[in-house]
Amino acid sequence: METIYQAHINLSRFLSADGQALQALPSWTETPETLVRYYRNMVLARQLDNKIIALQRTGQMGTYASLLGAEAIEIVLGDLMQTSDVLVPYYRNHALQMLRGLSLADMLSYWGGDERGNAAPAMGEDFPNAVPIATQALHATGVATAIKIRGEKRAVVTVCGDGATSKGDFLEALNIAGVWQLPVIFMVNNNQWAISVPRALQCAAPTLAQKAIGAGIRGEQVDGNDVIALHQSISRALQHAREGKGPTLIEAISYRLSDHTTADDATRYRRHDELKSAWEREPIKRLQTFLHQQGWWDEEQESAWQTETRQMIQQGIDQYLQQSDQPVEQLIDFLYAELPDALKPQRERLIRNAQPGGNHHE
Ligand SMILES: Cc1ncc(C[n+]2csc(CCOP(=O)(O)OP(=O)(O)O)c2C)c(N)n1
Ligand SMILES: [Mg+2]
Repeated sequence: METIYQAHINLSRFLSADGQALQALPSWTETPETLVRYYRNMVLARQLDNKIIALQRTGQMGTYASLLGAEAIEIVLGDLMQTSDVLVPYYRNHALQMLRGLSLADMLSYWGGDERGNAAPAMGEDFPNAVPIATQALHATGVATAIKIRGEKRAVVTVCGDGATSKGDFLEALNIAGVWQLPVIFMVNNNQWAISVPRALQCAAPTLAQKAIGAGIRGEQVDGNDVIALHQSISRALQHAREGKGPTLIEAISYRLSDHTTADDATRYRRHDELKSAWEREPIKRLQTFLHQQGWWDEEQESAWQTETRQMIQQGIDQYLQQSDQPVEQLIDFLYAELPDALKPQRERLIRNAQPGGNHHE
């Protein structure tokens, strides 16, 4: 018998959980600019997340999917992607979407149940949030195919969770990306849970990155709490895509520090000690420790930035709360260029019922 194929998967990590360098660091980390920007944006993302949950708990926001624990993945992707690249996101990418130009008010508006926030002009050619699991992976390969046919130097980035990698859509997308060598990056936010299903029950393979091997594409694991490791992997993958060197699957190891959404209660299925140990590996504290040691960030800067972000967030919230409601008939109008006859009476009824004193039991 002969071995005709052997493969391995690398895990990339530069900073330990307590912010110590584990190996020689890349030269871009010798000056503070990029790392401090990553830190500031992660703090902003976390504050925003807290605030949105508070809005939801006080009835001013719809069901919301927290990004707690995924800040590093979001921020580094958002920083390294160029405007001309295309983002095909899922429902846990709002910090990333904001770095790509989506306003805070529009983002809040989407989570408040107003679809106009998911079709904001500032999103350019980026896609709206995918809520159906893994469908976005195929959309991303479609966009990447168009880019390849046109011979453009652009990358497509799509993000999904660990659970999504079990879906046929995801595997089909990987496969065609390999066959056609598409300029696409599959970023898997492996946060260890798909609602109440733990990673161990999701897939028998020891890594999700190795799904790339079956598709003949590059695949790797990266510590999703380590901005330096993420920066290295993502910039390499983006460069590959833009230069026509094909797709990459990146499995970023993170942890969902929140409930699945505000409609979930993870204490019913998740052990407290697991959550506690995940907090010891989280991305913000790790970078903060490193920045302190370098003398690039101190208490004074921290409190000034906390105040500034609070003000920025409050401004966005005020704008969101002042926005007029979406006319109810848009539920229907948004979907049809020409309204089918059967829906016309329903549309009229919707408008009537939405008026003050409308008959809501009609
Ligand atoms: C096609 C489809 N099936 C089921 C659901 C319900 N659902 C919403 S989120 C989710 C879990 C997804 O987990 P994962 O892919 O790990 O992403 P995470 O939410 O953890 O970031 C499921 C099953 C859905 N939205 N779409
Ligand atoms: Mg998950």
